[in-house]
Amino acid sequence: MSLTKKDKKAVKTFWDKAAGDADEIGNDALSRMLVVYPQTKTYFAHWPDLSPGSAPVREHGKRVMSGINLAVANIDDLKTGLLTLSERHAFELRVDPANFKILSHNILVVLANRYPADFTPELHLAVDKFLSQVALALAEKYR
Ligand code: HNI
Repeated sequence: MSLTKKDKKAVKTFWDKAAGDADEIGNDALSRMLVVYPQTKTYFAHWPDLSPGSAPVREHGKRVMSGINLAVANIDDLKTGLLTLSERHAFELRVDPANFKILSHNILVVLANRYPADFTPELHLAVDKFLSQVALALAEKYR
């Protein structure tokens, strides 16, 4: 489902507020993904510690959120904005794109828990749509 003008505005306004907590959000979302969907651990088997809040999880959480930042900045054309990241995941990292939906879901859960007052049904829908589009854009280079 594509993002309406209203959705985009809601995501951007919310992100202005949440971006300052990006490191924590990234850590929480990634920690959660690794615990709840342990099959995702295979991609990070080279890390010394995959437990929630470990140094590599925190470090990578920051990187993932920098990707979300990039996505918000390119919300009008996610496929172009995330092209390089899509290529990297497809050709170098070889991440099964099904996992993008899993991480997106975990980011949504973390945000909804962290900002219950902001997460009206309207914002929830807008962020859900946005993250789905991010997952799609990341999968773009897999075809
Ligand atoms: Ni992902 C590296 C962003 C989903 C596995 N990932 C990155 C980097 C960014 C990034 C940014 C660093 C790029 C670089 O090194 O050039 N990843 C994102 C975003 C999402 C996502 C925005 C989805 C919301 N990545 C996933 C998923 C997996 C994943 C779902 C696997 C389950 N990513 C990786 C791996 C690396 C990576 C593996 C390299 C990490 C490393 O240790 O070098």
